[in-house]
Amino acid sequence: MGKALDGVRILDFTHVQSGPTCTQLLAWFGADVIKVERAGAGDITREQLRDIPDVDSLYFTMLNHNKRSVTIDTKNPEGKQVLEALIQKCDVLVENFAPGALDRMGFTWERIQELNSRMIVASVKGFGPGPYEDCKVYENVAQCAGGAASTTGFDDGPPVVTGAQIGDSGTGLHLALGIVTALYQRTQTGRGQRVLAAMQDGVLNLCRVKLRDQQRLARTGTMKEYPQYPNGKFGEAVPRAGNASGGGQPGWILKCKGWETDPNAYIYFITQAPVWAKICNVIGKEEWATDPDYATPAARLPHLKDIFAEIERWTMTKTKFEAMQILNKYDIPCGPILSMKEIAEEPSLRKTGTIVEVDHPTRGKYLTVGNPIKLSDSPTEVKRSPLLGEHTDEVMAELGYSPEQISALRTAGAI
Ligand code: CAO
Repeated sequence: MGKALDGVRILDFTHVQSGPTCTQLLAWFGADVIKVERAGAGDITREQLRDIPDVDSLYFTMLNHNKRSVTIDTKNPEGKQVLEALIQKCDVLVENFAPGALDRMGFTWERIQELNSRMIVASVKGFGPGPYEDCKVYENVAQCAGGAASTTGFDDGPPVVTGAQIGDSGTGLHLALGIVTALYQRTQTGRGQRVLAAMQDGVLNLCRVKLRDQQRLARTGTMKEYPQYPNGKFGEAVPRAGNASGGGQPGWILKCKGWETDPNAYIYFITQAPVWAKICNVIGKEEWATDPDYATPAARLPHLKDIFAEIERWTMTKTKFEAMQILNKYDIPCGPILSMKEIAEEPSLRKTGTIVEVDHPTRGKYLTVGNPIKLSDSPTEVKRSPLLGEHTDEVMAELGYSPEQISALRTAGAI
C-alpha cells in the first residue's frame, strides 16, 4: 500500500530531539528522509544517555526511525558540493541548528533558492525574531519561556517543568504541519518557502488556555475554578493551579488504595456537571444532589476542596482500576495515573501500534512509541533507526557518484 508522502524527499539536517521528531513523523508518512550527520560523530544523541556501551542510545534510536543516514563534512568544500547535489534533489530541508549555523555553512536562503527554487526550508529555533533570537535553546528553556513552567506546579512551590517534551517534540509536531502545508501550497505556486517553528511559540500555543486565564484574571481579579479560590489569593499573573482541570469541569488527582507504597496509585477525577447526581450516589453522598450548596456547578465552586476530599475517601477504598471500572459504568470522566511501566506493558497500545517493539542490529529488541497519528490509507511501519553513515554509499550512488568518486571523497574526508 502507498504512503501519504511517497515521493517526498527530505534532507534532514536535524539533531537532538525537536527536529528529529518532525522528520521521523514525515518518514512514517512515507517521505524518504536522508539524515545528514557529521562524519565520525553523528547526531550527538547517538552517544547520550547510553544504556549499552558503544551502541546507539535509545535517545537516538527512538527519534530516528525509518530514516537513512549519510555522513558528510559540510565544512569540507567537496562535502559542500555533495550537499548542493542533495539540495537539488530534495523537496524539503529541515534543520534545527543554533541560529546562523546554516548561513555559516554557506547555505543561506538565497543560495538554497538558487540551487532549488522549489525547496522548502524548515527550521526549529528557540525563539522567533526579537531579543532572544540568537540564543541556543533546549526543552526546559522553552517550557520556561513559553509560559508552561510559571503555570505548572503548586501555589506554594517553585515553577515546575513537565515530563511531556512540549518544547522539543511539541515544536517538531508544529514544524511537521508547517512542512506539509508548505508542500501543499507549492502544488499551487511551484515555489518553496521558509517554515519557522520557534520553541517558545510552540509551547505558548500549547499554553493557550493560560493566556486566556491571564485576561480573565486581569478583568475580574479571580478565577473560580482555580484552587486559589476561595482558599488563597490571586496575584497579577496566572498562578500555578496544582492538578486543577484546565477547563470548565473541575477535576483533581485523588489517592487510591495502595497510595502509601505505590507512587502512582492515584486517579484523575472530574466532577463533570451532567453526572453530578451519579457521583453523589457512587460516593454515598446522595443528599448533595439536591442540597442547594452542592446541586449546581456555581454552588459547588467554593466547596471544591471539601468535595474532592469526600470523593477521595471513596477512591481510597478502591484500586485505580477498580475505581475506573465503577466510574466508567456511570460515564463519570476519570483516568488512572499510569506509570511508564504500566504503559509499556499495556496490550491495547501494542495492538494499535502506539507502542512498538523494534529489532536493532547492535542493540537487539527495544520498545518505542510508534506513530501517534493513524491514517487509514497510509499505515505506518516502524523501521529501526540507521547506523551512522549506513546509507552514505547508497545515497551517493543515487546522486550519480561512481564508486571511484565515492572512494575519493571518502579519502578526502568529505564523506
Ligand atoms: N559537518 C560539519 N559540521 C557540521 C555538520 C556536519 N555534517 N553538522 C553540523 N555541523 C556544525 C555546524 O556547521 C555548526 O558549526 P558552527 O557553529 O561552527 O557554525 C555546528 O555543527 C552546529 O552546532 P549547533 O550550534 O547547532 O549545536 P550545539 O550542540 O552547540 O547546540 C542546540 C545544540 C540544540 C542548543 C542548538 O542546535 C539549538 O539551539 N538549536 C535550535 C533549537 C533547538 O532545536 N533546540 C532543541 C534541541 S532538542 O533539546
